[in-house]
Amino acid sequence: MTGGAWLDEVRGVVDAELDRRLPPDHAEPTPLYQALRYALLAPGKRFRPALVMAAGRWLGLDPQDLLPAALAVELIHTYSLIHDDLPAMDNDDLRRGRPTLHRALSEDVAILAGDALQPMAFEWLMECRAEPERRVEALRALARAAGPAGLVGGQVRDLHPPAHESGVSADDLLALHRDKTGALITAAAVLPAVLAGDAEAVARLTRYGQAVGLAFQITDDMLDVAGDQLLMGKATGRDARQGKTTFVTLHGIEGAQAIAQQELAIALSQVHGASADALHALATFVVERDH
Ligand code: GRG
Repeated sequence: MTGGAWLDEVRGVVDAELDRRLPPDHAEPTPLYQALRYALLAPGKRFRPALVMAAGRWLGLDPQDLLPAALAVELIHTYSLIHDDLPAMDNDDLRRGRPTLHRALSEDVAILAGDALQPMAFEWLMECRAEPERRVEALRALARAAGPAGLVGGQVRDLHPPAHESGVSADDLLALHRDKTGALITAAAVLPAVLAGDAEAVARLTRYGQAVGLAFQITDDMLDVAGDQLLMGKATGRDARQGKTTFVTLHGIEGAQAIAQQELAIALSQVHGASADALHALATFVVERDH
């Protein structure tokens, strides 16, 4: 199996379920539901839901029981993209090949749609079939990944880098991406093991997710330099224009590529057996992707 094939399979299920669950465009209040459908049904890779389902496959769990967790992670991710694109943050015009939400609708609605996605994620996550205490643990894991020690903290590190005279260091950059990109990717990989109450799998999937998250970000930095804007569905070359420190500015393209390969090897070494095929394929996709 290739990572692309697994992503296609999960995307079909996730998109259909999102479409089924979301109220129609004409539901009241209409700007909110138009915004939620616009943002959530846009053509994203669904990489994080694919990780949830791949980890579930490794553990032999029923995909139907995990689908709410896969959707919950995508809701948090989508909110973070909407808010990141706002004028107060990255001020972007293009996302997933379409105008960003605040450009297509309005800034207030984009902020509120992002706000709405967060409680929706936790509400949907609670629909996973698992022991109540495990569902609470899963909720805690997703909240931690989305909060100050994860996504939000990472975004603040990015927008307000530490003011060393020597600039952003390699350690600063690792901490930033561990939180901004890595925490949610790690949560996606780990949630099925949390729901199953399998401590050894939690440890292995944590290490797997951290390595995949780092490799994902390094590839993102390389694609910002060398990627195709059409394939990416968003502006490229922004890091250089903004004078940002990235894995490419610190290590060069070849150095960044070598670190991504090391992380891939770490990820692959964490999970074994025939049912780890989708986890292996996704980790490999991350370092080979062109979008
Ligand atoms: C607003 C709290 C808050 C956080 C924003 C998402 C984000 C954090 C910033 C966007 C900029 C960026 C490069 C983030 C790193 C993570 C990343 C590469 C996100 C894009 O994820 P993909 O490639 O996107 O999975 P699709 O559209 O395919 O879902």
